[in-house]
Amino acid sequence: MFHDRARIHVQAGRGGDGGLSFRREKHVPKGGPDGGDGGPGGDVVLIADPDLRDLSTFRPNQRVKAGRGGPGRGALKHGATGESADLRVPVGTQVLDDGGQLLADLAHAGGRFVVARGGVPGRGNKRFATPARQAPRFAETGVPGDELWVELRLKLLADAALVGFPNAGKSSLLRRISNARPKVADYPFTTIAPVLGTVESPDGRQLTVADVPGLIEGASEGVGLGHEFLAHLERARLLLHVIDVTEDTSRRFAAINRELETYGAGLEALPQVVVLNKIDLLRPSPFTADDRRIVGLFSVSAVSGEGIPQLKRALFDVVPQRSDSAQGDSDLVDFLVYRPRPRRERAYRIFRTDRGFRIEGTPPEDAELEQALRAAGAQKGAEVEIGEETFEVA
Ligand SMILES: Nc1nc2c(ncn2[C@@H]2O[C@H](COP(=O)(O)OP(=O)(O)OP(=O)(O)O)[C@@H](O)[C@H]2O)c(=O)[nH]1
Ligand SMILES: [Mg+2]
Repeated sequence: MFHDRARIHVQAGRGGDGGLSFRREKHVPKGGPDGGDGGPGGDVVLIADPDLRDLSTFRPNQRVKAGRGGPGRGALKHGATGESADLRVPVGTQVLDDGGQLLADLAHAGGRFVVARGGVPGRGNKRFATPARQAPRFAETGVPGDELWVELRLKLLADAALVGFPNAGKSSLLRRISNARPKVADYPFTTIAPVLGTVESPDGRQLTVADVPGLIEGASEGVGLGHEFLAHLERARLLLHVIDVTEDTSRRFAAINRELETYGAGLEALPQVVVLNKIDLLRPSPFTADDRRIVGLFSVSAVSGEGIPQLKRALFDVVPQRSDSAQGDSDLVDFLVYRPRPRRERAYRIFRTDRGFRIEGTPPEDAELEQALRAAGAQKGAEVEIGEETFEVA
């Protein structure tokens, strides 16, 4: 099975609580404040790994948590940073939030995206010492980390993609021109999951070519494997349209193009190289199609190898250059973040005192405040001060 989607819940670590501590010295009953700050909560990070093929390492609705920041302690010891949760995803993985908004596109090997940021740590009581308040008997608690559901969607990144009816010889062709070894057989739908191959030119240039399951008429209505895999063509810059010469070539060419048009998403506009395959079986009758998308026409045999070197050479000339160089050297862009999420800023902070808890700033409505207090470690009956008022946690 090829998994190109996964929905996961990510939860970054809570920031560690600030320390509430006073220096102990031999002859001094109560020294100055020396509680250190808590450590930041761990992040949940997605990393694009070129060795991964798909998203099958994720269980459905998997929950991923990063570590909590350590608490600050006496003698000004700061808490440890929470352990991050590093999740490896295949290159080409897009990250969407629950509303379907694209958050990031991990389009390059090694690209990293912090999908859930660890919570801000609490400050220790040392930080609250002032000339007027030399012994602050409170410390700040840490803030929870980001928490959200995200959808991971793999869209293969290929320079060119093969399209055509089942059995046209797409996989045979990919075996001929690239290092990939997809299965080839004399029945339709041999290829049931996308395969990527690398084509090399004699002068060392490389192109990646994707082989996706064959399309048939009615794919838009779900016939065959339907359109399920066409999303993987969305990021190709050219289509290699393979047609079996022993079939009615013009009719087949038109049928595939109708499916691309029905699917849309730009596939209908991609330039195409038409590859008439299996010329060892039948010399092709002239192929004419008045179609502005056609940028090349080749007659080949994936079995005998005839016409293959010419096709391979031409590919390097006709595949359009990547146009995203507007961002400078695109190889340096590790990932594209479409909508940087603002850090969840709280309008209030929770302090731990030696009697219980104190809220400063604008507290949220009751239910949310109660939840936040519990997360900060408040138990039933704990005393909470807000301004001049005091209440107990129910
Ligand atoms: N004679 C001849 N047979 C070919 C040629 N290319 C492919 N074939 C045969 O056609 C059949 C289908 O080839 P595949 O490469 O599996 O075709 P495909 O387009 O990948 O098919 P699906 O994965 O099912 O969509 C196999 O039996 C191949 O050996 C060719 O150039 N000449
Ligand atoms: Mg195949």
